[in-house]
Amino acid sequence: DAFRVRRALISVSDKTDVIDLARGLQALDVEILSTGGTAKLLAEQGISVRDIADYTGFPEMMDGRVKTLHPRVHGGLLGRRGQDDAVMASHGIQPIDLLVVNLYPFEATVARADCTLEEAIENIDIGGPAMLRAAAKNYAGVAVLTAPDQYADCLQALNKPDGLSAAYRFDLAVEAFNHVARYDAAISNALSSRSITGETLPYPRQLNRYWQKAADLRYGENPHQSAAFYQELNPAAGSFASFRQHQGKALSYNNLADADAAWACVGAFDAPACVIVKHANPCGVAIAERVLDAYDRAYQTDPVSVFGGIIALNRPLDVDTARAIVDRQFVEVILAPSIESGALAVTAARANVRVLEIADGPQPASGTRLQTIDGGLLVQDEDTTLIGADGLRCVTDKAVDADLQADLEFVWRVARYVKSNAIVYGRHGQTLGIGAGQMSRVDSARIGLRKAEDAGLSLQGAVLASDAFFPFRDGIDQAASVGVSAIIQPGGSMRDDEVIAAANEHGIAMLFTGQRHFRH
Ligand code: 93A
Repeated sequence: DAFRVRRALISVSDKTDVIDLARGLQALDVEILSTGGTAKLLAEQGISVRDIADYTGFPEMMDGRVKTLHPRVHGGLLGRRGQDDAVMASHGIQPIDLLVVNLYPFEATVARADCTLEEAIENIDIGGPAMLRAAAKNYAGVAVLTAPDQYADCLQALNKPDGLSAAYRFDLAVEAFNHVARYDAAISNALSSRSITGETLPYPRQLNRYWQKAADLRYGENPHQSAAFYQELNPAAGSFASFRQHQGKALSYNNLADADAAWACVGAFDAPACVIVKHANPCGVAIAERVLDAYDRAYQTDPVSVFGGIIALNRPLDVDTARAIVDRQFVEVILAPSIESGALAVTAARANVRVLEIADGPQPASGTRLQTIDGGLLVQDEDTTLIGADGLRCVTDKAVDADLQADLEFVWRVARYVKSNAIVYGRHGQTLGIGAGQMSRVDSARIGLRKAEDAGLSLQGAVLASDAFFPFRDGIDQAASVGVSAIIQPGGSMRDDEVIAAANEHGIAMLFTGQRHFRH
């Protein structure tokens, strides 16, 4: 038999679209039960509703703390159709076939800076989750709606001869359990982040997070690993996960990881910038007056590694840049804050290339970063604070003029997005060589040198950034030997004196940032 709805209970805090839903139900001769505020709203609209108090025989009491917590409600939701009919009838319990509930706005309440503990507590919904769990458990006999965007589909299905299928009710039940789980997680996070007197802990005693599956991936980092991509519930505008894909093959696991790295790095620059990433590291970064030139200069750093790279721009992808990219190289992903329509016509010729638009971005990543370890989780703030010009300290005889300072700040910004140990050579807003991810800083320095050499780029007069301090003078001697004119690094080594003396000997200028940027 088709699943039909004869009686519905509607109790919603977020009243969006509830009037339309109730009208639709009324047109289907559904009896509507409802709680205080919801019942009042529907009645005002001329919809006939039966107050829940009338049905339970109990008034809503304790300022609404107890309104639906009653066996006639829960029996009507939980009773097994066919099996429990007699016991229901003997207790005057009527089956409730459709439950429409969304919960007290706990998250919005605790998000307010001035929210007191009492307000938070009062916004913990008890009756709503109890009903949602009951209805979801009994999806065999009950359909349950938890969000306004489900209403139209449900009404449409109810108006068809087949009614609400078991598969549809099951999906709704799963969503209801997820709704309750998110709600409880929000309560747990908020309350376990504070003491009764209002002190807050930076991280809750238990960390609950939830992501929704955005896609099953063909495979993980390697083809024998299975994988999926999950998104935050509402990814912040401009964040990588808020991307919209215009064209190209499905994104792979490595595409997503590398594109995220590229987007974070390109977000570090105000001027038009281009970042090309391979295997989680930038292999070329440049700024220029036009994004086309930024791309061209980023490409020059390492024309070998850019093959199959991920290219991120912090300005719209225009026609010329799109053409320059697809004519010159094999590219996996292009990302930009917007894509000019003419540019899409150009990339269309390379149908596999994934073109992603991330509106309102890039912005420096904010919030917390999570990293799983076997059986555990590491949580930290994003590395967003970048030392300003006033925090830089020149420690050498040779001073730093404005041009040199701009060069140094550029390579320092790039170094932050290169895996440790990071060494970045550059000049005039262009990377000349990048050494990444080595166990020894000297090796990273050598790799960067070799990259510049291979690309035919001279390091004469170039600047160098190191993501952490030089422990010995050898790094400075090596930099001097290839013509480096200035260095930016955190400082703080036991042998800083020796390192500074080496710079002075070579006539190199050196800035200390006092801040290190490891990245693993
Ligand atoms: O305070 S409660 O936990 N006690 C209840 O018995 C109860 N039943 C439903 N809150 C309860 N609700 C919630 O009231 C619903 O989850 C919904 O969010 C809200 C709707 O109230 P009103 O219809 O008065 O606006």
